[in-house]
Amino acid sequence: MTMDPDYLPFHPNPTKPSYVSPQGAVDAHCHVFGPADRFPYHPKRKYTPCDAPKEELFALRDHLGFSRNVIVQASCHGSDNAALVDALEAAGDLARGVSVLSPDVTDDELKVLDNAGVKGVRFNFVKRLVDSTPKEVFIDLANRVKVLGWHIVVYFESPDLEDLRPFLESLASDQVVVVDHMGRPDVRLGANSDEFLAFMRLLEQNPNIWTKVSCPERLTQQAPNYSDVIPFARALVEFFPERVLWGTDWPHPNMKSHVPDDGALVDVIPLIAVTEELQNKLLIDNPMRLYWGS
Ligand code: 0GY
Repeated sequence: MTMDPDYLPFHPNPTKPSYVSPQGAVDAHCHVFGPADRFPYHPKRKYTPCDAPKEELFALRDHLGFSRNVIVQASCHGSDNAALVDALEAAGDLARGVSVLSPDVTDDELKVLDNAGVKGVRFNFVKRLVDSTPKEVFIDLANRVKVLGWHIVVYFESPDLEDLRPFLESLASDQVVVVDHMGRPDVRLGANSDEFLAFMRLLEQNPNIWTKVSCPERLTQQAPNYSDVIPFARALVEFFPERVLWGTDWPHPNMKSHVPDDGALVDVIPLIAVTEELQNKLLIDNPMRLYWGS
């Protein structure tokens, strides 16, 4: 590991999970970072990550008993998707990607990303991670990638939901919109809180809005026990079984409270998707439909 990360490095030796995921399972939210000497971090990044190269990600995938990855471009690489493309090309059919785009991306650049296996663009609203982007810029990008059949991934925190709702609903009128990390609820309020019910309503009223039931490590107040997050994820899986995705979030940038053990994160899956049928939808059917078109 190189650089001077300003948060805890990822777990060096995650446990083998007790939960055996079904053959073909997809880790639908993870990242590659660097290595910085080949893929430098963005000069305006808000944090400096540990290098987390593709080889480590693929080794983790195998160790956890997963088959495929959806690699999400993170803010520390800005809109330079080179490390992502490199990882996608190395993975072949075993990975798909979600990019971050600059407003002046050319059609040829979009084509290169599409050929590499990128299937979406991420709009990040988390203020500690990015400077704000006018919504018109995002709307323009959404329209440009629509013709490629891409979807939108959005990352925001729960206090921003009401403000973003009209924007999200408008995007979702004719494109899939995937909300990262359950819209980042404040789990201290409980899964029956007005805040979380508002998020559930967003999905209920918008059949094109999906979510990732991921990142208990960031949401929990009880690290490394994630039991306070389980009711949130479980409710989403049960109410919207066809529109949920799961991911490790490896290598867990910006974790300061504890170092998540990825094996322990996998062991949360049967607690949030409590039947084999729900597990198959969460880990295979849904991500395969959205990212592999099958
Ligand atoms: C995540 C979460 C984080 C970081 C990013 O783009 C990013 O840098 O997404 C975070 O710090 O919450 O999903 O990886």
